[in-house]
Amino acid sequence: MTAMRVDAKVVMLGKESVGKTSLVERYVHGRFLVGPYQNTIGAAFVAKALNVGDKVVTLGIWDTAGSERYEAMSRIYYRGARAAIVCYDLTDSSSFGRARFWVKELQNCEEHCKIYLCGTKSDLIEADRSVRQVDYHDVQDFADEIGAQHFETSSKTGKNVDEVFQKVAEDFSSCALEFMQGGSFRPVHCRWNAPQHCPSQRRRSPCFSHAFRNRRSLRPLSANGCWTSPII
Ligand SMILES: Nc1nc2c(ncn2[C@@H]2O[C@H](COP(=O)(O)OP(=O)(O)O)[C@@H](O)[C@H]2O)c(=O)[nH]1
Ligand SMILES: [Mg+2]
Repeated sequence: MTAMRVDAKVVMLGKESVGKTSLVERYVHGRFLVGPYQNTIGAAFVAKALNVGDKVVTLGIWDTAGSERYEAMSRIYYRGARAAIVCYDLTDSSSFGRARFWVKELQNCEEHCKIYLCGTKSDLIEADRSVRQVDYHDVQDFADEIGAQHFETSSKTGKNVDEVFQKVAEDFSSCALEFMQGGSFRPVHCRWNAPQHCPSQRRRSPCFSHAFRNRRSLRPLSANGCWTSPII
């Protein structure tokens, strides 16, 4: 087995049984197993390379266990992540409450991690609209508020699954590209649309995107939230 160099760490978060493992299985192996997977214990890791333009980006995906029993462990796995796919089950409103919990965690502890909200099991909604418990527009409003991307997926049919990971890789890649072009500048993620939303404005730890926003040495690079700051 050859080791893969991972470019971006991605973490799957969300309540138990929302379909995190199924999403990863569908994306990485193109399959869907009916019936519950053996509960993920701690976390499972898988790497997958994908093309973004003429570049190859390798995502290292950590599939965490969603149960509260493993909550402290999940924290270990999102540390340093560039992206978090926060999953909720479209047919289970409580799972969206849990997704909000993870968003708050990330906002407080991992401010440079981009968030992707993922409503799972959309095939069930398509089969019977009455089973939907989480409104699309409510989630979209929340996504806008926190500066996140929002998808509805089905691991059963494959709908939107590739799109989520492709978007993660594209966002990562566009920051990496700015880094290459920026010479002694390095890219820094901040997914907050407005500085007043950025938690680091209220804390001493610097989020370069906003803390240094008004400095001459910093220039905004793109609309997707990537900025540069001098290497320190
Ligand atoms: N119909 C349907 N069932 C799904 C989907 N994704 C997951 N499931 C089912 O939901 C259950 C929990 O899935 P799993 O991936 O183990 O959830 P996890 O605990 O979040 O990793 C399993 O029975 C899956 O077959 C989906 O997209 N559609
Ligand atoms: Mg699992």
